[in-house]
Amino acid sequence: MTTYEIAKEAYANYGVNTESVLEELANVPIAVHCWQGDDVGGFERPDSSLGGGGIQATGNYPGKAKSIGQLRRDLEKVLSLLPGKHRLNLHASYGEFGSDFVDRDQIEEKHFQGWVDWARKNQVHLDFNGTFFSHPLADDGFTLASKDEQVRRFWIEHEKRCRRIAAWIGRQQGSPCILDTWIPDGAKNLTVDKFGYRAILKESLDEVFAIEYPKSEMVDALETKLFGIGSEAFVVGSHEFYMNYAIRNNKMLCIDMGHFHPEEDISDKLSALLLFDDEILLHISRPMRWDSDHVVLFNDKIKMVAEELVRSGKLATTHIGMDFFDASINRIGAWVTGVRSMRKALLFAMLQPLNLLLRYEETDNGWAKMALLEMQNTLPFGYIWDEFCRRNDVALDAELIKLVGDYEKEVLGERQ
Ligand code: RNT
Ligand code: ZN
Repeated sequence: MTTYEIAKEAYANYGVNTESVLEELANVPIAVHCWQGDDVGGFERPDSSLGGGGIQATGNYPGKAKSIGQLRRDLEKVLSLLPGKHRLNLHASYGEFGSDFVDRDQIEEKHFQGWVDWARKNQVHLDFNGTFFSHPLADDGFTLASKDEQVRRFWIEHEKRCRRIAAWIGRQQGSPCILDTWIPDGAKNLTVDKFGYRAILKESLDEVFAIEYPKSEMVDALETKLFGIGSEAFVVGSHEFYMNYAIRNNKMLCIDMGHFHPEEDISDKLSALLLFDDEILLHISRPMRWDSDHVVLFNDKIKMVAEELVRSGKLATTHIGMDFFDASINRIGAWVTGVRSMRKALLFAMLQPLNLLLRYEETDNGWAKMALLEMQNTLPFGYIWDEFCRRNDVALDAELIKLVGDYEKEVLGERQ
């Protein structure tokens, strides 16, 4: 008997069919974010680096991608180590702008043609993000909610262009491109006119969304947040703001796991949101004490999110995107571990004996439910995961350290 056969039988005892789970899991797309490879720098100028705007990558581990060519090479390596289907989540600041500086209100479809071609070659679909940070016109902390009309117009133009580019991408790839909008707008210190700023943001969004695109081409997502570095006292695009905006305007919410109080249970929000929203975008992250964007690990929080998606039957209408960036360790390894952890969590959730658990719950057998949930933790899950990797022609966990290490020596080493 192989290890997989042993595990298959163990799960079958609880009515779980591992064969159909393995098949289903391979088809759940996870969007890999481009920004783990270069610490959210982007390639707008030869010396692009993150600054201002409430997000921060810390660490200085050697090997960071310094060009789009290097980033693509790294991504290809990462994709080769990830089992299952993936998308690539691109930020507007990662366009190919040539030797001229192209400001955010000037970006066009042609700057992303190379990515569309690359995506086709690598059999991934693209998602897109406006870049509202790391820019002089974001330095005072406000973009779409700015009281400075010139600043506001600049960012409205950026967002309009991002939507047009997303629709263009979606048309070419035959799969809707999800455009996530996260703006850093907010203030470090006590803010008096919160109502005013939020009214401005609403007005900006209304103007931007007045232009409609077919859902088959692009879908808008709005990313909520509680606080950020430099926006401790006030965030314009709060959870309540976007929740209301989204439901009234038929937009999708983006729930980032790092954008809540660390004690909040993100998984608990899903059933409440998904009852009223058809679709949702998730940014899978690991906030350690704050919105720190640590590499995602196969931990309880991630399992609970995945479990909720499976239990609610809403996995198919949920878009899963990764959002973490750690510059203190091998970036390829960080990517691989983070994305694989999410896939593991989905597998773990799909393997839960849902029918049995439900029966216990509905017959008021609370202890049996608890005991079964507890037992799940010690079933031979690792053997099923290994089998999933094998069937998808991807390295097992045990081989990763060597493979990532070799790439570090051969490719990343040259970059110093
Ligand atoms: C920032 C948001 C946002 C970014 C990316 C790079 O707090 O989480 O999603 O991480 O746009
Ligand atoms: Zn995010």
